[in-house]
Amino acid sequence: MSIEALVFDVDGTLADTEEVHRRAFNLAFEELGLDWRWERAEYRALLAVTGGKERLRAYIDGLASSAPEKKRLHERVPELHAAKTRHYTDIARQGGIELRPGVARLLDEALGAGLRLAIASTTTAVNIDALLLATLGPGGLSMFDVIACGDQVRAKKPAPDIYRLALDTMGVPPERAIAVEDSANGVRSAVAAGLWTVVTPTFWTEGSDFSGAGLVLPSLADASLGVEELTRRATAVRPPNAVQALYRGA
Ligand code: XBP
Ligand code: MG
Repeated sequence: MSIEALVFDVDGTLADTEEVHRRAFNLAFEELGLDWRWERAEYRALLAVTGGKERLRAYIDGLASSAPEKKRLHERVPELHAAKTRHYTDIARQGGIELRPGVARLLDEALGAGLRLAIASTTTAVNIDALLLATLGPGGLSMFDVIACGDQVRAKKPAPDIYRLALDTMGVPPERAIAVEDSANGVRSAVAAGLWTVVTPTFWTEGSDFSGAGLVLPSLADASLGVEELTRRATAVRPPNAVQALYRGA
């Protein structure tokens, strides 16, 4: 059983983006006249909720405001998130975000070894496009056979839907793919979809419960843990029938 594809999460995995997301949220709050400000500690806790719109709704629900005020704020979420996305993509396009160590090397190595690349992310397509173009150049998007992201699935991570969408679109079974993630929600999503998963935590996710992950690394910088070694580890520990049973909910 060989590995045919690497499926990458985006935020925290390809690049350590959450500080920029946090800044973009605060710029949107200021632009739209809200006296909210998410400091690092609060944002780290809010990251338990995947999806920027869902995160805003969870924050509003936790406010001490009246029901009518909360309803009014919920109605502003689309406008708020659009403003936040505009600030985020502006920063990304201006080169404000770099790929994490070892990411570009692993992407090139995988393509050179004939593997396919895909993305399975909770963020929006416009954020991913801005990040990939700014960090990988004009050919960045075409490196990936599939970019599964954002609202393409109803149930976001930790649900397996986004990984299943990426695999189904590629026609690759989970036992022939490796996921690369940064967060507990991401690991739960990838593992539930049947993928052997590598985790590279950041400040925003370190110390989380990565149960089910195949390997936890500080980053992808260690070239000795390249495509060949990751493939060897993935195929050494997953008897095909066990993975298939997991994937098909048996
Ligand atoms: C991480 C997320 C996203 C980002 C914010 O996505 O949960 O919501 O925090 O981006 P990933 P949006 O699956 O790539 O780790 O505001 O566009 O949701
Ligand atoms: Mg992530």
